[in-house]
Amino acid sequence: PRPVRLAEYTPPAHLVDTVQLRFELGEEWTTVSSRLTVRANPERIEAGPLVLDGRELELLEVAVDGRPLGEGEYALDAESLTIPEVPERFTLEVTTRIRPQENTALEGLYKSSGTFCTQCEPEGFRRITYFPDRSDVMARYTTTIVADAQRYPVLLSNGNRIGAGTLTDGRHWVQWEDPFPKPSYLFALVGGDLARVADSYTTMSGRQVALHIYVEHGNEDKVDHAMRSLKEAMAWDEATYGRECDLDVYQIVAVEDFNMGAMENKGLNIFNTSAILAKPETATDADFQRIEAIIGHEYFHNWSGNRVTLRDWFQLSLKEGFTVFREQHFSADRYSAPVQRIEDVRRLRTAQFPEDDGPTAHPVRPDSYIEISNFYTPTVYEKGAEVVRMMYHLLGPEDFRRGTDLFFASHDGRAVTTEDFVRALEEASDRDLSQFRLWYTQAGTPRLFVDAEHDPGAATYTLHVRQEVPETPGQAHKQPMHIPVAVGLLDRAGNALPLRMEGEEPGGTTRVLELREAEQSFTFTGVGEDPVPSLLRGFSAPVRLEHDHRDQDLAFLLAHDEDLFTRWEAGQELACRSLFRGVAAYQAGDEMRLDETLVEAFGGLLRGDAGDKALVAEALTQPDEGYLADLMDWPVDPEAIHQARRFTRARLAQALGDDFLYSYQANQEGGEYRPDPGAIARRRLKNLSLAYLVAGGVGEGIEAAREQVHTATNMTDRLGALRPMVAEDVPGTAESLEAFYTQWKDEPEVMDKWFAIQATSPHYGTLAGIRRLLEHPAFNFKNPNKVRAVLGAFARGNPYRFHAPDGEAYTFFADQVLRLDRINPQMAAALARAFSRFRRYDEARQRLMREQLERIRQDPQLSRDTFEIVTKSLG
Ligand code: B3K
Ligand code: ZN
Repeated sequence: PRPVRLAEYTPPAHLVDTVQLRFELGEEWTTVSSRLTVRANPERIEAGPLVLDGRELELLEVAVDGRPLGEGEYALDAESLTIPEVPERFTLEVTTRIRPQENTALEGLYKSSGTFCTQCEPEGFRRITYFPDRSDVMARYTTTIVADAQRYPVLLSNGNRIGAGTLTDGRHWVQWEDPFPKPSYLFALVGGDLARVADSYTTMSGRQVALHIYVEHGNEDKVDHAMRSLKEAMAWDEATYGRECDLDVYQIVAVEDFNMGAMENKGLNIFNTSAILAKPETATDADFQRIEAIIGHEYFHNWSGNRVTLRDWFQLSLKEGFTVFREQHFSADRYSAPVQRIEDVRRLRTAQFPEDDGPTAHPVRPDSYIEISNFYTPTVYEKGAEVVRMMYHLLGPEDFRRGTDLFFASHDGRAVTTEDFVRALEEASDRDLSQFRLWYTQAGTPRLFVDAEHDPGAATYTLHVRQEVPETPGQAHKQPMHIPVAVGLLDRAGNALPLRMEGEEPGGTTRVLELREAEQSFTFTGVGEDPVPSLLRGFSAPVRLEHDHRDQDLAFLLAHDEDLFTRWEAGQELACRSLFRGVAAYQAGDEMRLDETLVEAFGGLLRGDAGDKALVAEALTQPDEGYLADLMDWPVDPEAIHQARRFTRARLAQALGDDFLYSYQANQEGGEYRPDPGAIARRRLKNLSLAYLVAGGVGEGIEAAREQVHTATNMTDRLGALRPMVAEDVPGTAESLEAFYTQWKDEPEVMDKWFAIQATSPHYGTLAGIRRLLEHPAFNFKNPNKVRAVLGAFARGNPYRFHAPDGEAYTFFADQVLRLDRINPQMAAALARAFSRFRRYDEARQRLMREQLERIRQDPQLSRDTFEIVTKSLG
């Protein structure tokens, strides 16, 4: 397949003003009739032939201005329909037939447990009908849906319901009209037998918006949280961005089979059930928070994505990076800002940093792709959000808001680029972001090297900072970036020093240094004693920072820094250092030892009245095996990492047993479950303490876990006990797993958790264990949530077993990728990424992984999705 390139972008030859669609949903096939008003694009000198996209469609009829075309008047191939001769303006009618029942790729129109639904982003609409399926063609849609009235009483599409009626053959119809022009990727349709939960919201200007959430019958008691979150998100976007909901009715539908979390179709969001259904008995605190974030994310897209949309798919981060930033900010406002930041950074580091450092690295604004579905990546989403966050801080909240107001006002109803966004921010702020734009075009995570120099005589303190942007595929030479580095200085008593730079007025206690050159020095004056620097406060830029802090400095920052993110960061680094000492000892066959500094620091956190329990829990959380693998010098040793981490966890638990027991008991609470920040933090600390106790083999802890798994009244506590039991396989685990299954087997979202905790356990997630899980009656290869819960969790969350030295897991996994590729190419491509950084491993593992990549590549029917990942990985 030939790559699509940004440099080859040309405006569409033809524009579509209106689209009338008629769907006849049937048990064997669905007939789609469309009527488009088309005109030549005045921006193009010559429009030429009309070329429409289409895939896996059966064409029944095509007519121009009411005249059906004969065989010779158009040309068809596997991906398009071309009509060589068309007038300036005309009406095009196309009738196609599709088979949603057989659509397991879950793109276009498909069926999920009896419900018809759609997923059109990025290129699913072309699997419904022939159309210029690109985001810069925006049209007004009217949609009529006809279906059996008994089986499909609910028929939905974008916009407002403008008509309905019954037919004599037992079918009924509903007509929808969307007043807003939109690209085809935002089209949606649903047909099924669903329950509706209704509420409403009054906007800041006093308009009433009806809010409708549709779920399968029986799930009505699991939508309260989603509904509340939606109203919170609507109010937040009004208060923070001045954005009001423009719809009369906002609809959300939950479906079981969905390739990702949710989709922001105009006025008709479609959600994965896992991103919406929650009640205390079945969902964890993390689920409650994730649901609120995703509800917010899709709602925020109504402006950042829908009202202002993308010119082409290279601009994807214009909507995704910006919307993730908006979502993170919303969550930070709802819960705790420092904890939110920690979680965002953890995600960036575990998912995006490895991508940026591997064979599929690409800029936030990519410049070529083979399959665009492969670019819904942590780089486009999470790094894209970091880029927006840096601009937010460089401009300050007021100028940033002026900039987004300008952006929305000047591009409303249009399809634009990341450049348009940056320009609006520049115009509103008088800032020059020309060098900053490199964040969109240069891939690779910059490395910062910081050296400090104290001159007691002159009372100055100088930070020498050097930056390096690593080489990435297709980008050998990099230019220095514009990097905001927030720093502070602490005196030896732990107080924040007021900062003053040479030639400047004294400022506050945090200073943002703007690095623009390959090497630069920054001097602070009036610094009498040698301070401890607090670097990259709040993680002010997505970089890898190297400095020469001693362990004591890290412990000091962990205890004293006023920036809570940096405190956490210092604790993590201390933990990582200790773990890598363990790795070295394990590899050398020496005895592993636990660092006293770490014991003291962690003990201090547990005992100290640090106030913020959520932060204490974050600080006591061990860096995961994948993150440690990313930090390790070549070759990554998954076994040594696993053993060192296990050893440290157990020994910390033993050394601090009383403190963990105390914390476990002190954070118990009765009363009704509530997903509010205080209660979430207490449960988190309680269950973290429990997990340590189980890991340390502390008798009281194991007893407590066995008890809690049965007596818990909410899923957070139930899993909080079961997860460490399964991780350590303490006596009684198998029985508890069985009892859990019996209790929850009818709740698919709960079963996903049951699968995932086994798939990530070193005891249950062995190759034999994974095979058993795939054969389990509750497993279903066609359901993406199940595939993620077993295969995704295994590859990502169980590197010790996945990378077992005999390579058998690799062969098995490649078999699954090939099997899945026939069913769902997007999911298969996502799994295939598990092999993409094979060069990070020793030669024996490299060879074994490469063999599997080559075997996959040789498959003659391989999808474009998986082909792209595999060929790029092989490089
Ligand atoms: N925009 C969708 C993602 C669509 C991905 C299609 N493969 C979800 C979101 O980011 O809100
Ligand atoms: Zn999004």
